Amino acid sequence: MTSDTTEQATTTDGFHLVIDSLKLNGIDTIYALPGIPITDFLRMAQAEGMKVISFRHEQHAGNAAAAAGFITGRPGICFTVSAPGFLNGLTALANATTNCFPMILVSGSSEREIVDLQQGDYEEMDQLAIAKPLCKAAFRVLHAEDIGVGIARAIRAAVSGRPGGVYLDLPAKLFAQSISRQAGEQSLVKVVDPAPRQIPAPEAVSRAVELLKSAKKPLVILGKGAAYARADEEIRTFVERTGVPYLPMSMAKGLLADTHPQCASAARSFVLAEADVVMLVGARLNWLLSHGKGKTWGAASAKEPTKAKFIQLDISPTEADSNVAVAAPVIGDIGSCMAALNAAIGTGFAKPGAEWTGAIAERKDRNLTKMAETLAKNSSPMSFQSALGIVREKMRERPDAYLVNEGANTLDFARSIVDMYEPRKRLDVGTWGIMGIGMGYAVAAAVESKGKPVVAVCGDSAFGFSGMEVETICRYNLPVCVVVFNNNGIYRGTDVNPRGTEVAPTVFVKDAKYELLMQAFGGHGVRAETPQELKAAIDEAVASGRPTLVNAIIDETAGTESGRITNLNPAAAKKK
Ligand code: ADP
Ligand code: TZD
Ligand code: MG
Repeated sequence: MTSDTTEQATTTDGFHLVIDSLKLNGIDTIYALPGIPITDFLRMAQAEGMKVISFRHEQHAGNAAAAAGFITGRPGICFTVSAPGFLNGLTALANATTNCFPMILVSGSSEREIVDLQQGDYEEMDQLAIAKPLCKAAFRVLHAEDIGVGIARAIRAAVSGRPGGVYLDLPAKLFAQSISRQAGEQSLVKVVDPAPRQIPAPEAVSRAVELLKSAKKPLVILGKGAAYARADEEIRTFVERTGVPYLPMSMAKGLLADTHPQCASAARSFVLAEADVVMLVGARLNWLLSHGKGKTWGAASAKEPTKAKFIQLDISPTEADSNVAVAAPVIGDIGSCMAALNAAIGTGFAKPGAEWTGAIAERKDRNLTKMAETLAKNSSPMSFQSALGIVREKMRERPDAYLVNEGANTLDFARSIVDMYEPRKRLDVGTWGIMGIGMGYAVAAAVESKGKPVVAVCGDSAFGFSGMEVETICRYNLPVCVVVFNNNGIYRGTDVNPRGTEVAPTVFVKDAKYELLMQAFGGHGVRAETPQELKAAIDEAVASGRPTLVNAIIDETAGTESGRITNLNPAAAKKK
């Protein structure tokens, strides 16, 4: 043996300790963008059998890691370079934390001594300090022998309790540090029970059951925490045994099929205003639920809380009472909470009366009939509804496909029109209503599902935030069909600048040929002006699995300002 190979046999280094720690914990995929100091790391990770998906911008690599976390329940991993790469990834980290998705953003960082004295290193920045307020936890590892513990702490922090984003700072020097192979092996940590179950207190369970029994008009609201919890069967059992109508929040669609007889989505405004006991399951009472106040909830004025009483199942003990009083908090993981509730109610639970369920059914029927008429209209150019009718059909045919969805009108219409049939298949703008998740989430869905079809329905503005990642989709030949809802702008394509100089701030180049973007990288690009053309294009894309972009031409006058949240614009508030 030469002295070099002897050394290799007896020592290991930071690069390999990071790889070994991730692999030991069942993490086999990295979403990344290379550069100093992580380029060699990514090469080595690939050489050691890890899947490395390399992006064109860190935000999308980060979004992919976050979506991977939601889809798999294990932390998604994103690697970036220092300062600018780190900052580009930070939006995704903060968004993951807001959405309660487990991810770990790992950024290389510059020389500590120089950064701390602000002496001007290459890409100098105190990344740890910047990340801290924006994520659930942040750690830095300085010594190779601490890598195992650093990664273990990052994994636990990401997935235990309320999941979220974790930042892990790995200084450039760390990667090349070597230690003896034996010490290295001993330093690795295999995390045992990373997301421990949390059993709810028996009295909390009986309090909740008593309250539910007292209800005349009960309602269950399922949130993305319930989808994330993978307690699908316990939830179904509870809903079906109690007979309580339920509303899925957007990313909980498909936890039970949207076509389930107890699904009250098509009578949403009626049930929210009328319910007397509402059980929140992994759903926060935030802006998406009007904070439990105002007309949405049957109260007389915007600040007045609902008269309904709340049961809240959540893993976070501080979530209850965040907006209105919660009468029966049940704190634990959804699986354990639901199992305890199912045991407590047994099989003889008195289902809600026909007065309540009948009134819901009547409204549902009326609204669904109205919707069917709008979907069937063959308008030219396409309306949001006629185009989404096609997507709706596709999801019915292929319930195993993923639906990624972003935009304003494109999002709001799709959420109510496109039924979902399987859990965790709908990935969207989430708690922040953020644009730009489209291609990152689509890549993660294709990669993590090992090739299930992905249909990404994006407004033309929304698509623009991550559009360059169509190259990534082509490079890895992923079965993603991007459908750009092209209405020439943000909300609409019709705004004019009253002064007649530059164009208005919400409009884009008219008749943009988005399909050419996909063709540029060898994918399939199609223009669709009619529902028939759209159907043919999506059918072909899903059947072939070929990267496809459909430029779906939508009536530029059809959208409304901010979709369904027009009222949140300051000018609308002024008019109130
Ligand atoms: P939505 O936007 O769909 O209403 P939110 O993101 O507001 O959902 O709420 C998700 C909630 O689910 C958070 O309060 C979070 O603490 C909770 N949660 C996440 N995972 C679990 C779990 N495994 N068990 C219980 N609660 C969970
Ligand atoms: N920037 C980010 C990161 N997130 C945002 N939500 C916005 C800006 C503001 N915004 C919305 O809330 S929706 C939207 C923007 C820019 C785009 C809407 O246009 P679209 O969809 O073309 O995607 P529609 O179908 O034309 O409404
Ligand atoms: Mg648009």
